[in-house]
Amino acid sequence: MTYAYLGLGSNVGERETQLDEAVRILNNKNGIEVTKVSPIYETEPVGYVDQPQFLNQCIEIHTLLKPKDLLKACMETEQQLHRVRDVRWGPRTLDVDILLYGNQIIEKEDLIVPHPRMLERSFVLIPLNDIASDFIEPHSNEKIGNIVMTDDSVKKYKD
Ligand code: PH2
Ligand code: MG
Ligand code: MG
Repeated sequence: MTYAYLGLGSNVGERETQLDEAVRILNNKNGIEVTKVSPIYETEPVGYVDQPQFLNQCIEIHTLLKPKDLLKACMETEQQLHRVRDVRWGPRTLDVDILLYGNQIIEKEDLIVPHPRMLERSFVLIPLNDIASDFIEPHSNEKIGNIVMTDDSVKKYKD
């Protein structure tokens, strides 16, 4: 049994409904129990900026799944919400990223954990800090609470 943290994002369609639906689908999977959900934030797009604003949220899960099976569960959830992959970092109905898997460092071709860009991304760290401020990020060996930044482009949308 491992604690893991997932980052959810949506900027196409019924964004809030899709995040809620993602939490429900993940919680219904064998070997996944959702144990905490962060508030939802409305955030400016990062990377590819010419796209609608995102809603972002982080969740804590307790899981029996190995990292690869958890990745599969995340991708199935994206598919169920009709995600179409075209532009990298482009608009999506649902993105589910594995941020942290216990204190493990995983560097496989198709799965890198901790998420390689999470430490630069306030739309990840701000909601993650709401539910995991004491969790230690294994590369920096710092608590999330010590690496989170403030950012006015990440606005509380729903508690
Ligand atoms: N996801 C991306 C690229 N840019 N920007 C925001 N604000 N939120 C996201 O979830 C996001 C992004 C790629 O996954
Ligand atoms: Mg992502
Ligand atoms: Mg993703």
